[in-house]
Amino acid sequence: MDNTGKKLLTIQDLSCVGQCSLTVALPVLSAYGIETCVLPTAVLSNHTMFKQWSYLDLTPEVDNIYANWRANGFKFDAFLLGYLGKASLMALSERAFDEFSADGRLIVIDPVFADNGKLYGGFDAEYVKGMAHLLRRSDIILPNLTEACFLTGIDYRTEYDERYVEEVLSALAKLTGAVAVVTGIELGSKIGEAIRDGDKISYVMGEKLPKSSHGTGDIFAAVFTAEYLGGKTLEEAADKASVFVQDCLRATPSEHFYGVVFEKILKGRMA
Ligand code: PXL
Repeated sequence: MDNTGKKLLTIQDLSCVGQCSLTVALPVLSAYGIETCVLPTAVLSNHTMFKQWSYLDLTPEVDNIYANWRANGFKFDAFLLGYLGKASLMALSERAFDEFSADGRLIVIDPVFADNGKLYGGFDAEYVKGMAHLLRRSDIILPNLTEACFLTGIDYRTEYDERYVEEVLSALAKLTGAVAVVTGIELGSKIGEAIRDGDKISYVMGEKLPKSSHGTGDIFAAVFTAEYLGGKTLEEAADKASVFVQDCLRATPSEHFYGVVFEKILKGRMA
């Protein structure tokens, strides 16, 4: 199957500098031949891992955008949601699903609000509750382990076994009914994804690199979605996305602290 002719709407922020969210999703999805439309949730000078940033919330503009999309009759075959930033964007995302879905559309949501056991700056329990509600609308969710724990109320642990992971997966299944692809699962010397699709549980594990970086979750989500839309299985899509992220991490010099050089890897894949 190929992606030509598929129209996807990605809803996430535009961080002008920082190799994350829209500046990653747009080039990656386009390189896969997917017509990628965007709903920027906010415009930031740069992402929030730098020492300071500006933030323009675009919520007030969304009604106007939707009115014009409605008049033009736009429909999307797929939705990919990332960093929304404000709870108001959750209800607006639901409206996009209701009004602009083509038949058989796919909804993929990466909840993007926490990592390493902690909420990102600016998020609170109310936001997590709203996200848990929004995830009920999705076909596939892509939380990392920290987000999965916040969403389900299970204690976040750094040392665990498959039993713990599967407890998290079944709690997510009860919460959303969606396929869950939980990222950042560390078992022994490996790191990867735990996937629950109905009653089937599978693991896609790869090499654990001695570094991590900002924006890799957004790259994972874009590659995973493109591969899955192109006809790969959940496991194949997760594997392609993990390998892509690992290649990005390996290619990134240590002084490049705020993201990964995904452009280099994308260029290599397209050659
Ligand atoms: O990569 C996730 C992300 C996206 N957008 C913004 C962020 C973050 C993570 O912190 O700050 C603005």
